[in-house]
Amino acid sequence: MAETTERAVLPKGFRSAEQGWPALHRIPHPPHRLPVLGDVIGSSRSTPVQDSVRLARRLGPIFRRNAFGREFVFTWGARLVADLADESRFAKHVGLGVANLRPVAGDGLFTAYNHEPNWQLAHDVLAPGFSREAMAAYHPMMLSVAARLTEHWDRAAADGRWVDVPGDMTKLTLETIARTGFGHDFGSFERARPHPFVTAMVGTLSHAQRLNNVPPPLAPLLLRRANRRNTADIARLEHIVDEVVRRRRADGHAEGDLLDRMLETSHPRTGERLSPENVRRQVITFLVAGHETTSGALSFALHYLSLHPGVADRARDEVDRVWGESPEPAYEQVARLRYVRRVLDESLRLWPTAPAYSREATEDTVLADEHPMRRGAWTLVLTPMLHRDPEVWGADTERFDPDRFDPRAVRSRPPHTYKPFGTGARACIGRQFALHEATLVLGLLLRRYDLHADPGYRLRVTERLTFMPRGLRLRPDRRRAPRPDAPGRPVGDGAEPVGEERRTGG
Ligand code: MNH
Repeated sequence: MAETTERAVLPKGFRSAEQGWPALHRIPHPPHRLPVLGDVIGSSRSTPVQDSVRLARRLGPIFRRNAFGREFVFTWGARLVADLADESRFAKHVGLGVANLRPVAGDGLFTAYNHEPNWQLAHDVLAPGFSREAMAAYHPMMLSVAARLTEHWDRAAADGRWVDVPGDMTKLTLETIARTGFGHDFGSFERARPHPFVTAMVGTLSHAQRLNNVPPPLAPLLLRRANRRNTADIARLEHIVDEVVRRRRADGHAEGDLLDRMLETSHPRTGERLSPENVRRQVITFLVAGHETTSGALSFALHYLSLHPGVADRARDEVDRVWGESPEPAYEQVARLRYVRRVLDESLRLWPTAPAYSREATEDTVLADEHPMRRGAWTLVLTPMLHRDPEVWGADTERFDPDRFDPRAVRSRPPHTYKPFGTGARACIGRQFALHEATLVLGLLLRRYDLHADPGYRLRVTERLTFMPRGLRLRPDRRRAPRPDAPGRPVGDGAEPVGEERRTGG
């Protein structure tokens, strides 16, 4: 008993790799290490993950970096990552960027330490909010939010204007999680500027990332103004969610959405409920985790669709075939878009929008029979590189090819080689939600528009713990729905003149 108690509670402070990895010398690091500063030469502060990806290509499947005396181990080789997925010896590690979010998300689901009782409690209370039945109930709400997006894109198409893809996808996904989870409307599509929730969120995510790039003892001094701004951002987020909760308490409950579960549902076995402070943490967690990464996933997918007309045509044919003439797809018709889903899978392979997760040893062990680790030692899994391991994905890993995800190809790969949603008990609870929403929206957009790329655009990826394509814009063009009895032949849908006809003056 004493043993299990001791095992359950590990120290929370930063654990440098020297303490946990007895054979650290075997793990390569970049040349030209500086005293005190560590491996800062040539490193980029605003894109730490892409920076690590560059190093990973040179240093191999496991390597280390040192920043201001703190030593980190990075892992991406498929064999090593598969071993880290063993839940009997490893668990989620709350470290680095995730730990930096503790001031805002506390013991909410994403940032909770494994030993904190509120993790299991909230997990058990909220998991039914992602069941099939719950998802089917969200589907009509997702459709109505998507209609706001297409109204906006229709106007842009009519005027021949560009659309701001990440901006619009963020409006869409924020409204979707707010509406389905919390019965709330932020009015994003009616605003010229992002909602203050989004601005504050972007601030805290960027701040959490930046904290990793300064020597910890100097952080209070160097980041005085940034810290002050961050405190204000957190206060803004708390103020906004308190208002969402206050309104729900005043208006009474809504049939089993996430907020209803947070406020009304007690644990099925223990009868315990979430405390008001914890509810606040969970609402922030779900509003943030529930939209930023899905927005990025949609944006990258649209980028690749605009660059690969062959892929877009095939995806569009599938949408036309599966959805037919029904003006709005039924819940079951979304999962049947198998090829659209592969487009999404492949986009998340190249740009997993939550690009890393950490694992710690729960006992003294040897990673992949090679690297001894003491209990509590941890490593960061670099997902973009796992998804580019040539031993798994072949030589041309940069090529965008949704067929990598056809069922036969998937079966031919070893398990644990594709991890955009993390792994094990602490993997993403919102995975089905995100996949349903993103597949639905891609289907709707493909059916309605041809997507024209900006010929001058070169993909640049912004990091704020997440990945997002910077400055991506597309020109949507209304297309006409094909008549089911004449496959491939475009006919009018009774709406305004569209496509080629309109642009040439009809
Ligand atoms: Mn999500 C955990 C990626 C969409 C809510 N999410 C994770 C993790 C990854 C992840 C990776 C594991 C992190 C870790 O091990 O430290 N999530 C994604 C991606 C998308 C996504 C790539 C979209 C695409 N996530 C969503 C949505 C929601 C959500 C949508 C909510 C509606 N995610 C969570 C929560 C957790 C999580 C909550 C923490 C789960 C837990 O620890 O129990």
